[in-house]
Amino acid sequence: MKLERVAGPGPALNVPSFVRHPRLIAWIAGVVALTRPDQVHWCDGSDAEYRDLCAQLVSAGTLLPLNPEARPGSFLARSDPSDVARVEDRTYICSEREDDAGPTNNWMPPTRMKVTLNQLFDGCMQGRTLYVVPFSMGPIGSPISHIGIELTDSPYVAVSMRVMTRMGDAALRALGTDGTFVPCLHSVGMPLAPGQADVPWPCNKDHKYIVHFPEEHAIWSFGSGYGGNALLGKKCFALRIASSMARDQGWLAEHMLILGVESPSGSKSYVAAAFPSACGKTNFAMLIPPPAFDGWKVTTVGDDIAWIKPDAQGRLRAINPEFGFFGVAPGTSHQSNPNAMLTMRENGIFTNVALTEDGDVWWEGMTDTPPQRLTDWQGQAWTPDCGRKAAHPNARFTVPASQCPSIDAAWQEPAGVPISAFIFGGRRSTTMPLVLESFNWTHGVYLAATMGSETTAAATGKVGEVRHDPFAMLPFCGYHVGDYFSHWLRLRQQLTRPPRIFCVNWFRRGDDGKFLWPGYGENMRILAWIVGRCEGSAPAVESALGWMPPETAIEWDGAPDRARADFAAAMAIERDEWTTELTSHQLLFDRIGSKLPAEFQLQRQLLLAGFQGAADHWRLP
Ligand code: TSX
Ligand code: MN
Repeated sequence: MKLERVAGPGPALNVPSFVRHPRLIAWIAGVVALTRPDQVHWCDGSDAEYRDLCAQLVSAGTLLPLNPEARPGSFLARSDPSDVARVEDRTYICSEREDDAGPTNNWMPPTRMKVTLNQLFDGCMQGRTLYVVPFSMGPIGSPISHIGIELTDSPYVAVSMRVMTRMGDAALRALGTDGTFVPCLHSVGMPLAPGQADVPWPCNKDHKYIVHFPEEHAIWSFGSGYGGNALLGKKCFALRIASSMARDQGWLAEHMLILGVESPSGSKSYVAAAFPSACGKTNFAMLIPPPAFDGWKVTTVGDDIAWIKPDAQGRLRAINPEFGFFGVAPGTSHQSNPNAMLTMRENGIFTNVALTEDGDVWWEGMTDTPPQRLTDWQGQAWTPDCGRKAAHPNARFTVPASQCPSIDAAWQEPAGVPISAFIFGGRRSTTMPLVLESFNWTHGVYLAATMGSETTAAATGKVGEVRHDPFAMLPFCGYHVGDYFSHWLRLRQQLTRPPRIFCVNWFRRGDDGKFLWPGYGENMRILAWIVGRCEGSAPAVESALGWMPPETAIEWDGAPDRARADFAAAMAIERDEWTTELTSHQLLFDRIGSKLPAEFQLQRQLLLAGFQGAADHWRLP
C-alpha cells in the first residue's frame, strides 16, 4: 500500500505538563516523526479513560459489550483469524553478537534489523492515534520493579495494558526527569489512507516482527495485535528483556507462578513454580485445598511471571510484575479453577471465546454440556454438532488480579515475598515421578534445565513426543540459554538460605493409560509435603534421582482410594526409562554447545552411574 507523505509539522505531541523527561520526549518525538500518526494520546490510567477507550472500541466494532447482568463491565473481542497466538518464528533477539542470543533464539544483527524495522514503521500509524502507555512492571516504587513505556496504535492494547500492568500517570511520575524505562514500540502495521475504513482487528498479514534489543533494553513489535506479540510488558519485557537485565544485575526473571501456603499452625511459606504450557499453571496458582486440609490456605501472588532478587539476608524475594491475569480460557471451569471463574465475573476482556445467546461467554470445557446455540469466535452461528470449536483453543481472558478471591495479602508488597521452594513441572506420561526433591542446588538446576513436556495434539499434531523446555523458558529466555544455566548456578553463591528445588509431574499414566494422580486440589497433598520439607518437618527417602516422600509422609485423609493405591506407581523409577532419559539429555546439551556448564556433564554422568547395575524398578520402601 502506497501512502502520501503528510506535509507539515505533524501532530502535537500533547506532552502532559508534569512530564519533564527530555529523553522520553525525544524518543516519542522520533517515533511520531517516523510513524506519522494523526494524533498522540497520553494514557493517564484513569477509570474515565478506560471507559472512553472501551466505548470507542465498541464503536469501531473491536469490542462487543457483554450482557451487563451476566458479565458486568466486560467485553468480547474477536481477532483476525490469522492473528491468534504468539509468533515464535517471527520473534528475534538482536544482540550485537549471535553467540549472545544462543541456539534457542532467532537472531539478526541489530543494525540490519533496524533497517528492516525503520522501513516497516515508516508512516505505519497514518490515520491512527498513537497511544503513549506508561506502565510499571511490579508495584510502583518497589526496588524489584521496572518501568516501561509502550507506544502503540492499538487502543485494544492500551485497555489491555490497563488491566495487565500498573498503567498511567503514577508510572510516568515515578520516572522523574531522567528515570530509566524500557521503550516498547508497537504497531498493528496497517496504516489508513484518508477516508479508508478501518477493520475491527487491524493487523499485517504479510509482515510480523517481535524484536528485542537486549543491549539497549528496547522492544519493537510490528504487525500483530494479539497477546504476547502486542502487550509488550508481559513476555517481551517481563521475560525476554528482563531475563537479560537480570543476568547483568544478579537477579532472576522467570516464567513462574508464585503462591503462598498457610498451615493451621499459622506458618506461611511461598513457592515459585515453572510449568510449560498445558500443565494447568493458573489452576495450580489458585489451588483450593481439599476438605481434609482444614485450616490450610493457598493464596495467589501471581500466575505467570516472577521477578526474584536476593535480599540483604541472603534469601530470594519475589514479586509478580503483572497486575492482571491473561489466561487461556478453554478448559477453565468452576470444577478446574473456581477462583479463576470468580476472578472473571466482571471487568474482563475476553478474546476469541464464544458468545452465548444471552450475551455471556462460553468456551470448551466451561460446562459439561455446551449451549444449544452460540456465536463462535469468528462470529459464525455455532451448534454442538457443527464440527468446529466454539472458542479458539488459545482464547484468552484478561482480568484484574485484584478480583481473585485467593489473591495473597502481600501480592503488592514492594519488598516481595520470601521464596522457600522452586517447583519445576512437566507433562510426562512415563518416567518422571509425581514429586522429587533435588539433592542440592546444582542438581536442582540440572533437573530444571532438562525438564520436558509431552507434546499435545493441539500444539504440534504429534502426541507423546518429549520436548525439552528448560525452566519453561525456551521461548522466553532473552539471551544464550547456556549462559542462563550458568547464571542460575552462580546465583547460589549470593544466598545463605537458598530455596529447595523440587520437580513434580501430575500427568503420569498407568499401564491402563489412566492418570495415576487425581491432580487439581489433590495436589495440595504434595504441596504440603514440599512445604514441610522446607520447614524441616517432613521426612524423605533417598532415591537415585533425589529425595522422595514415603507414603506415610503424605496426608491421605479424604483422598480418592485410587490415589493412595497408585502412589507407588506414580513414584516408581524405572531403570531403562531413565537410561533413555539421561541419554536424551545429551541431545539437548549438544544443541546448547560450548556454553553448557561443565557441572551438567558431571551431573548427568553421576545420575547415569546411579543406575549402573541397579534393579529394573525402584519402589519406595
Ligand atoms: O490443571 C491441571 N492440574 C493442576 C491443577 C492444580 N490439570 C489440567 C491440565 C490441562 C491444563 C490437570 N489434569 C491436572 C492437574 O493437576 N491433572 C490432570 C490429569 C487428570 C485429568 C482428569 C482426571 C484426573 C487427572 N480425572 C479424574 O481423575 C476423574
Ligand atoms: Mn506463560
